This record gives sequence, C-alpha cells and structure tokens, in this order.
Amino acid sequence: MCDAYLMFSHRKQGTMVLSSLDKIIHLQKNTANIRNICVLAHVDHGKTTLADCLISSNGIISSRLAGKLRYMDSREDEQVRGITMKSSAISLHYTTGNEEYLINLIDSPGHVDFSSEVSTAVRICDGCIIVVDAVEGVCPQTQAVLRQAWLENIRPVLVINKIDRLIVELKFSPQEAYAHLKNILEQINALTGTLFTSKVLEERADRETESRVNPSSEPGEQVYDWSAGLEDTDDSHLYFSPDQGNVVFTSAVDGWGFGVEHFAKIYSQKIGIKKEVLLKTLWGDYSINMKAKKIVKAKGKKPLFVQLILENIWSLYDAVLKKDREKIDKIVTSLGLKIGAREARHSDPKVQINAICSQWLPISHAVLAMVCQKLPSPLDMAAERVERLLCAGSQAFDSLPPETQALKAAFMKCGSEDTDPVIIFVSKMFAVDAKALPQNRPRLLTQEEIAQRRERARQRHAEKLAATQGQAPAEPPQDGSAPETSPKGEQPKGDEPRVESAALRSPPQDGDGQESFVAFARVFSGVARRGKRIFVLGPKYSPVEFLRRVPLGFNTPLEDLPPIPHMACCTLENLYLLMGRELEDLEEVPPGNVLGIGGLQDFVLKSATLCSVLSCPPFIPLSFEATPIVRVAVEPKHPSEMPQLVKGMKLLNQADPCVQVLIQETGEHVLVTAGEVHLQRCLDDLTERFAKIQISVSEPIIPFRETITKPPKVDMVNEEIGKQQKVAVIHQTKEDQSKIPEGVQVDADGLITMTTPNKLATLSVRALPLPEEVTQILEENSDLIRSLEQLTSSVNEGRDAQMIHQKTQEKIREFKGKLEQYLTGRKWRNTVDQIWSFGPRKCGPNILVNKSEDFQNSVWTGPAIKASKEASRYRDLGNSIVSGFQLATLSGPMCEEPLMGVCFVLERWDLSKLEEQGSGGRHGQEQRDVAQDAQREGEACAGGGEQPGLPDGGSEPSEKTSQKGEPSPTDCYGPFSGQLIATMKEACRYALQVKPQRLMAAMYTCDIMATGDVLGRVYAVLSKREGRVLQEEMKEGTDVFTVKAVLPVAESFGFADEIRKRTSGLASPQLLFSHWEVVPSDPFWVPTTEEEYLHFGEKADSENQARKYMNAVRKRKGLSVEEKIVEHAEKQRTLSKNK
Ligand SMILES: Nc1nc2c(ncn2[C@@H]2O[C@H](COP(=O)(O)OP(=O)(O)OP(=O)(O)O)[C@@H](O)[C@H]2O)c(=O)[nH]1
Ligand SMILES: [Mg+2]
Repeated sequence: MCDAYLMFSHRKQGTMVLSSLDKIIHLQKNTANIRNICVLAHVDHGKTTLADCLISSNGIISSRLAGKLRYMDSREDEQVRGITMKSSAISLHYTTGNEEYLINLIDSPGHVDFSSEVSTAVRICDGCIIVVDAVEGVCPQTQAVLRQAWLENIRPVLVINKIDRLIVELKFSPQEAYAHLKNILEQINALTGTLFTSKVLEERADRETESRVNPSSEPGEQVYDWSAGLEDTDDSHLYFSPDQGNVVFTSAVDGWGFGVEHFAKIYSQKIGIKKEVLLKTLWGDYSINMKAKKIVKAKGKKPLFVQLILENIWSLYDAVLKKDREKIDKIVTSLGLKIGAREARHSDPKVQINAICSQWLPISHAVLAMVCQKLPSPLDMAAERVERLLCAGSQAFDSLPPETQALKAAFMKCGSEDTDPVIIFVSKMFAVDAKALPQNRPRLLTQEEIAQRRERARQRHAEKLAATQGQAPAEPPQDGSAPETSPKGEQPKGDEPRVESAALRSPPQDGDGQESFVAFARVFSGVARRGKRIFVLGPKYSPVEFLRRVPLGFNTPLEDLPPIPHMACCTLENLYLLMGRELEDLEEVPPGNVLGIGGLQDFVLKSATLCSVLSCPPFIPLSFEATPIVRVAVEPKHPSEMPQLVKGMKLLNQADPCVQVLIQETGEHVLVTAGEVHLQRCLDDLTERFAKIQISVSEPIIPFRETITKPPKVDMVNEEIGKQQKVAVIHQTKEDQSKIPEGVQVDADGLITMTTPNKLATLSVRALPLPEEVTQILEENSDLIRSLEQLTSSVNEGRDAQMIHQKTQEKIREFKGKLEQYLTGRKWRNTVDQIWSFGPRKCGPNILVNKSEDFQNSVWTGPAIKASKEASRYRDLGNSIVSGFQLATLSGPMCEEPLMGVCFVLERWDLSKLEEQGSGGRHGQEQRDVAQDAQREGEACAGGGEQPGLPDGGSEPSEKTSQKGEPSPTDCYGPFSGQLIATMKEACRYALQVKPQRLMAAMYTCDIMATGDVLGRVYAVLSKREGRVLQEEMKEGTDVFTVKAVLPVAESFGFADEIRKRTSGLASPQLLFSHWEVVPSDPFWVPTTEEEYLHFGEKADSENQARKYMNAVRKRKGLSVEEKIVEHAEKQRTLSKNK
C-alpha cells in the first residue's frame, strides 16, 4: 500500500505566520473574512489540545509543545486537574490562497458543571467546531452542546478526534475503523435530526428545508452522472458528512488531520478522475476500479475511504511503531517531507509520528480551511437569529417600535460607519489580575530595545568588574539613562540595577493582586471606540416602556432624559484583544469581532447589552443547561473577616456566569453551584483570589420538595391495609390530627375549614396530589406560566397587555390542552378552567383551584366580570388568598421546603359576615396599622373567641362591637387582608398535614463510561448510594460501557471521587440535575399494626430515609426535631394506649 505515497506531493498549503498586533487590527476590519467560532465537546474529547494545534500554527506556542501545553487552560487548577473550567478566546490569523482570515477562537469546557461557560461562548459566535472522540463517540455532553449550538442558531462543523486511538489502542483495521466512524457520524446525524424535528426547532425546520434529506439516502445514482447533482440543495449543511466538507478527521496529539477534500485534490491529479466526483465518493460505499478508472457503488467491497486514505495512515503508524526505518524513510521521501534529524532519530514513536504527520496532513490547515469555508462570517447572520436575540419572552418582533425593528438591518450589515448604532453584547465578566492588564504590564521589547539593554547590561557588568578591581568606572552610571528603553511615558526613575526583561513598571497603584474585571463581549454593529459613551441595558429594560416614559422618543438628548429604570450610561474605558492568557490594548474594535472591555464592573453584573441607541432592547438571556443545585453555607474562619467574605462573594458572583450567591433568611451566606467540581473551583477562587481569607464551608445543603400522595394501599410489610389494620391507621391519623389546633375544622375527607381571627371570613381548602405528568408539565412550562401570570395581572390592572406573540398564545393554549388531558375524571372535572394561580412565586409546580361559588377567577381569563359590589370586594381580597397560597407553597410543614405537585382547592370562601358588617368597619381595619399590637392581643382574643367547628358562630362578638361604633376588637388582628393571607396559608398547611406527606429528593442523572472490567465496582458504588441504573450500553466495537443511572443529589457528594478511586480512574461520572423524585418512605411513619411491630421492632428505629432527610433539614434550619428517644418502648406504648 506504500505505493500510494508516491502519489502525494507535498504542496505548500495554507500558511500561517506569527501575526503582529497590527496585522490582527487590520484583519478585524474585513468583516467578511472574520470567523467567530467556539470549540464544543464532551469533557476530555480534546478541545484544548485541538486549540493548541491551531494556536501553534500562528507561532504563539511552539509546535513541539502543542497538545502538551494546553495554552488555553491558563488557570492553575485547570492545568492540575486537566480539565477546562472557563471559556477563553484567542485571535488567530490564517491565510489560504489570496485570502486572509481572522479567526476568533473560543475554547470551552466540556464538564457539565461548567456548561454555563458554553452558553456564554456560543452567544458571541457564528459557528462552532463540535469535537467527538473517535473511541467514545457521541456522549451526553456532545448532545448538550449540539443542542446549545442549535438553540443559539449557530452553525456547526464536526471534528472526529483521536483517530490515533483507533489504530494504537483499539487496534482496528482500516475497514473496522471506517465502519466505526460511519457509526459515529450516523449517531451524530440522528441527534441533529431529533434536534431538528424537536419542538424548539419546528418552525426553523419548516422554513429551512422543504424536504428533509437524510444523508444516508443521498441521491446515489446521480454520482454516475459525473457532473449532475453536485450543486446540491442547501440544506446539506444541517447534517455532517465528509463529502459536504463539514467533517474532518484528526488526531490532535499527533498533530494531523484531514478532510476528504485534501485527498480528492491529490487523487484527482494522480488518477485522473474529476475532483468533484472524488469528493462525492471518497466517503461512502464506493470502490474504484483502478484499471478502468471508474468508481462504482459497491457494498461489501473496500471503500475508497479505506483504500485511498485510512490504509496509508495505518501503514505509517505501523512502520513507526514497529520502528521499520526503511519503510519510514520511504514514506517520508515519497511524501516529499523533510524531517529534522532530531525527530527522525527520536526513540519515542509519538515524536516521529508527530513530525511526519504534522507536515503531511497539518491539522490546523484541515480544521481552519473547513472553518473558513463552511462557517458563516458575521455578515451572514440569519435574520431569524437577530429577531430571536432581540425578542425577549413572549414579545413579537413586529410589535416592537419601528426604530427597534430597524436595528435588524444594522445587525445584518455589520456597518462600521459613524452613523451605525453600536451594539455590543457582554456574555460574561471574567476576573484578571490587574497586573496582567496591558496598561499595567511592561510592553514587549522590540529587537532594538533588547539590543540596547544587552549593551547596557554589558556596560554595567564592566563597571562592576572595574569597581571590584578598585578602578573608577570609565563612565559614570547614567541616571535614568535610557528613556528609550522604557515603555512610553514611563520614565524609570531609579538608578538601581534593572533586571532584564522583567517588569519595567511598578505594580499598579491599586495594589498587589487586585482583581480587575474584563467583559467578554462581541460587537454586533458599529465600531466600539475607546472613550465612547454607551448605554448599559439591564435585562428588564424595554424600549416600549421607554417610549411610554419619554414622549420625545429615542432622539431625546441625554441631558433631558428622565431617569430610566434598568439603564445606565458608561464609557468604554479599555478595549482589549483577547489572546488566551494575554490581553492586548486596542483603540477601536470594528463590528463582528470578539473583544474584552475593561472598566465595566460597576455597570455589568454578569451579562448585559451595550448600545449607543435606546431603541435597542436587551438581548434575550443566555440559556443555561445546568441548574445550580449544590448549596453550601460559607463563613470566615475569623469572624472579623466577614466584610472581606462579603466582598469576595460579590466578586465571585460577578466572575462566574452560573454561581448564585445569596444570604438566607437565617443570615447564612450561601453559594449555589452546578456541581462538586464547580463548587470546588468557586471555593478556590474565593479563598485565593476574591476574598483571600480562610473560610469554613458547611456540608452541602441539599434541597428537597414537599408533596402529598394518595393514601397507601399496603402497609410497610406489604400487607394490604385491611379493616382491622385500618383502625390502627386511623388511630394514628387521629394522633396526627391532634397537632391541628382547635378552631380548625377537619372533615373526614381532608377538607379544612378555617375562619380569620376576626371571624369575618371563612375558607375551606382541600389539598390533592397532582398526577405526576401534570407536575412535570408545570415544571417544564414555568417560563410560560410566568408570562401567562404577567399577562393576566396586567389585564387585571387595566393596563393593555403588550402584544403577545402569536406563538406564545398558541403555546398557552397547548399547555392548557395538555393539562386537560391529564386532569380527567370526576375528581378533576372543570379543574383546569378554575385554576386561579400557580405557586410558589407564581410559576411553580403547584396550583390553586377556585371552586368557590361566590367568586370566579381563573388564570386563563382573569376574574369574572360581575358589576356587583360584592364581586368587587371578592376581587379586591382575592390577592390575599393568592398570597396565602404562594406563602404556603413556598415552605411546607415538614421542613419548610417548597411544595411540589400539590393542588389546593378553595371549595368555599365566605365573606357574608363582612358584607353584613359593612364597609365602614373594613376601612377602619385596613387603615390602622396595628400589626404589632395585634400579635399580642390577637393571642388573647383567639383564646376566647374561637369555637371549634362553628366558624360562623364565632363572629358574633365582633359584630356586636362594631355596631356600637367603637373601635372594633377585630382591629387587634391587624389589617383584614393580612388576616386572610395568614388564614389561607395556615389552612393550606393543615390541608397538607391531613394527607400522607412525602419528601421529594433532587435527582441527578449520571452518565458513567467504564470499561467492562470495572463495571461491577461502578454498580457497587451506585447501589450503595441509592442510585438506580436505567440503562447500560456497550459502545460498539469497544469494551467501553455507558451506564445511565439516577442518583439522589443527597447521596452524590464524593460520588465522582469514589467512582474514580474504585476504578483507578477508568470511569468518571458526569452528574446533571434532572428531576425531583418522591422518597417512598413516610417520614412520619411509626409501626401501627402487629405485623409492623414484629417486622420493624417496637422502636421503629430502622432506617427511614425520608425521616433522616427531613430531620437533617429541620436541624439545619433550627426547627424543632422530634427525635423519639424511646428508652422503654413498652412503657410508652401502654401510656399512649391508656390515654
Ligand atoms: N490519543 C489521543 N489523545 C488525545 C487527542 N487529543 C487529545 N487527547 C488527550 O485527551 C485528553 C484531554 O484533552 P483536552 O484537550 O484537555 O480535552 P478537552 O476537551 O479540552 O477537555 P475539557 O476542557 O476538560 O472538556 C488529554 O490527555 C489529551 O492528551 C488525540 O487526538 N489522541
Ligand atoms: Mg479543555
């Protein structure tokens, strides 16, 4: 097969040079030749290594170090752990033919914990490189990043990396490797297909492809007609296929890579078949009849890809690994390569392979050529992407003011005239050591300067020598001798000896180790100039609202503007070119470029839209895949250092797109992070950079949800709850109910009736468990619910609602339909129409249903319009009922965690007493703010006034006194609306407590890749931690298994480490929050039947997972914990029986 090498002649391909800053500045102006791209992949698939290769092509790092240095991983912990944690950008220069390109490359992390960094990267790119490990294939994060790319509307190309592993590790034959690669492509195309057809992309799909062509059913026949069908339809870019030029095969560590185009070019010259034909047939089931120079479609025969490409690579590896000197030399000469003597003699085959392959098939050329050809420039931004970026929430683009709509053209034109609006999006803020900023850093010395310095050093040395020899120096030392050697405007004052090439400048004034924030941003339109005044738009800024406030419109001079909410004005202080670890100063940045902006830390928290015109709406928020779920409380080791901690937390919050920093009601400072690795990074950042103090960290705070279920049919020993046992159960429920105070009426079926302390209103509430599907629908649609609630409330307040996007209305209808589909049966009749609110926070997974006859109100239509005075009173007080419901759902009775999947039905709401009393009394109550007294006196009043079970009768005293015209005693209860809120809240809580309550635990999905031999150990760890395996699959052709499991977050701490240790690093899990799951055990369970006593013992102290969780939360929150320390069980039992 070696003969094939004779066919190649090494031609100078795209060349890359060490670019000067001037060159880059020049290239930034040619928008059509800019490519803003990010590298996305599953963790460890080789993004940073690939980036190294591309960077080394620019001479920024040496090619020998490429792949080892991991230049883009500039943090110490990134280097130590070997994973990327932050996305960072670098500008590269690439020349091919006559065209020069500027490539703004962003390397992103692959670990799930840092997926928010991926979101910040894709927002400011136009295209992305998806890297897939040839052995591991499509992994969970591959899917996630592909999805993110799709959602952002950026175009992907594919790099299948680590091909060398197929040769060296898996020892595949070229034919097997081909089948394997084909398989990977199919997987990833299937993924693209599902994304494409999935709901999110439905509308896009409709527009972009009339006919969805499956790449496997490519028009094969046409190929015989050598020229026809080559200018294929344009939807091809959706799918990955080597013949489309959007796939390259690489080995980043060995420095090589190729697309089929490279080989098509060479073979078309050698065999004399048109390049276009070869392009179409080099991938796929085609083989060649060399004699007839004909390509035929043939299954089962050796495909061209194997024969003409893979076999050559395989035989090269074979020769090098077997140290077959002769063969190596033959290959090298036939390829026309020149291998340095050092590499050629090197004992490590890797070095040889790298030396040969990186010349033969330079990876940077293969990848960058594909990027330049297949990925769009900023000028090609789709109109649709612009519309999406500008239309937050449910707004329709057409409903925006005309000035705003006009901005679309600016985006697409990328105009750089002075009249073009400047629009910049900041996708994250990152912290850099202030010393590293260009303005605080010594300038790189030019050759001349270095020469001068060398001369000076020599002179000094001579002086010193002379001095030691007791001679006077030939020349006096020059004081401040060489102004020309110091950076502009920085005159070195001292005459102290200077260290060559070390810092010329004293550390910046603001002290050592000061953190400075740089915005990671992109100019979408106009030229960003240093010193330019610009508006910073917060996420809630709205041009529509602006027009409402400012009648003169968007052209109002700045001085005349009234204060506008969510908007600030600032100056672009410093602009930087992002060069990986380095920043370079820029004066201006033309549109379509990625840049860093200094001096925004006081204006921008995490992300923002900067704009020179106020007609621009803020960009839609970044979509984050990972939900922050791991919470810890932090405190300084020395209490006096609290201010530093607070300051540090603030900085950390700004520097990380995903972390949440909050102070809990308990006063604890809490960090919420996406996972353990993320947590560790945040803590490191806090102690080492932002707070610089010792901190102590609590055990992770694990979130739970509270819910209720249907009464169980079997008891804990799996016996059906029969009649006799039921007695016992009821006995227990009675005991539970004794917790419910007097004055609250409980019906047998769980209906709670409560009266406000002033006896004027009576509420009857029932709690029902929602079907699981409904809870899920509610969870999934929380954004939609939020817009729905906003809409209804703005209608209620009489404001005309903003024009709602047609699509949103449709979605609301669809959502309602789905709820109706699952809420069927007698119990749920008409329920959907009667939904009044969602909670907590008006968008949560619990619903309030209004079945009261006196007052109808529904979230879909707003309150029923009844003109009567009575109706308006109900309407006014309705908010209190909703607030009570919101409070009740925010923290449940078990351990004050939010509720989930509960439906509260307000069956009756009686205000007739209030009506009787007349409005005078009510006014009196509402106007007087006696809340403080009320508490004190309230207790006294409540003691005597309430009659259990007779809510109506209880209101008598208040009526009497109010008739007397004296201050009514009900005043002591505070405002009536407040009483309603409290009563509603309490009623909801009691309604829950009479039902079987359950905890819900947060669950991770966990993807583990492990080789067959360590699989058993992985399972052992999983089951120890209450994990459940959902699926186990073997990757075709390898002995790698992928295991999908679910694992409670509560049990996940240290899981990754444990798995890694137990499997000697061969398996590593990726944990991603997925859903909430009911913990089956009843936290309040105690044995009640003989069987249960027998089985669980009288102390009933065997493991009750739910109770353990509940008590842990209660303990943490400082709530009372009923821990039964049953010393003499017999005695206690008799006691309670005697009662
Ligand atoms: N055999 C082989 N190993 C590779 C190749 N490319 C990268 N690697 C190795 O894969 C490991 C991970 O590489 P990285 O470049 O750090 O991976 P990454 O995708 O940046 O990882 P994260 O940033 O943590 O998501 C390193 O040990 C690399 O040496 C390749 O082409 N072949
Ligand atoms: Mg990386």
